[in-house]
Amino acid sequence: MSEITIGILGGGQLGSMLSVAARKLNIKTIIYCDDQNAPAQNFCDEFMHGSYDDKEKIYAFANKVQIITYEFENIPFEALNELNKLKTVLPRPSVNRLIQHRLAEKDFINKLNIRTTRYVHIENKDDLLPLEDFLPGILKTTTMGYDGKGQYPIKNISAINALNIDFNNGYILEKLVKLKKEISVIITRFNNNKYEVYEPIENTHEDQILIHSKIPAEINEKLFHQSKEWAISIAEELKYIGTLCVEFFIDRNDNLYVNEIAPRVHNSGHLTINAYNVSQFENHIRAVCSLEQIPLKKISNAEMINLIGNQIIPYREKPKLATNQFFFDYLKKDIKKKRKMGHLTTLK
Ligand code: AIR
Repeated sequence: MSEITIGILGGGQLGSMLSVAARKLNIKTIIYCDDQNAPAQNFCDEFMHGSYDDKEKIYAFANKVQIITYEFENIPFEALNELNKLKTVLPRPSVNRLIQHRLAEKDFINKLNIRTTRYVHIENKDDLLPLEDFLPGILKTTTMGYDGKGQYPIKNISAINALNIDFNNGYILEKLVKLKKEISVIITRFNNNKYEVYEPIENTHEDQILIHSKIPAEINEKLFHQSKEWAISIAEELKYIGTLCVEFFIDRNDNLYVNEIAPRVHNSGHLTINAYNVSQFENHIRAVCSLEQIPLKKISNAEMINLIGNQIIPYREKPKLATNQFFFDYLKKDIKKKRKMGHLTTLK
């Protein structure tokens, strides 16, 4: 084992895959999570269960590690900030705070002259009434949403009256684009102008949950380059360290829009484990631990399907898979509707 122990906040599948990547690099992992059933405890070297505002426990965690990262952007900013006083937290907490807030995030992207969907800040139901021009749209909480949680599609003005939500949270209304397809670009930034960027990945969603990703994305060359350039500009402007994902929409006229930024490794990048010489997870660990940067090489085209809810069951019975197929069980105890339980990558 090397001397490095990395602390990871959050214990879902992303924490598991970060732990597996760290082990390959001889780096020890300690996961801290507020869920005592966190599946990543099956993959890390040490697991600590506690709430993110339990100062005593969280300091004990910090004392055991050299560097801290996180696998879930919804870790409270206060916890990241407190920890950053003791040990370096990467990506920096301020980056996470910016990206966690949909309004601040979109303002930031637009300032870089990068296109996003049209959006407006909403504080109460009445704010929505004059906004017919933004419909059909989607109302999203400004903070704390993922996998479609905290998102409400609004087709027309009459749908507004039927909304039964708590406006104390703060929302933005985004106008829907006439969507042709969705892609994502994953980039790992090491330092000024030092980064590794993966080729754009084409993604399909159902009920706002990712179900399928593939490389190569079927997009034209202009979109291929523009999406990578925008991801690089965003990572550079943030002075980001680690792996980041930019999610894009492409409309029917082949215009590109940034949908959102995920300040972490990303579900669409699971196929990088098998399709590249260095996965998004290994690259994240390399970047935050200041290890060597290795030029990316694609090994194969690939596709990944998410196994959601009950879809995991037949795979848990260990069917014989082809040699180009790779199954990952996140080992989540409770199978729930719409919950990501595992994935299957097929090299093409
Ligand atoms: N995650 C983080 N942001 C989006 C997603 N999908 C991953 C993280 C987190 C886990 O999903 O790894 O810990 C939470 O999954 P669940 O099924 O417990 O809600």
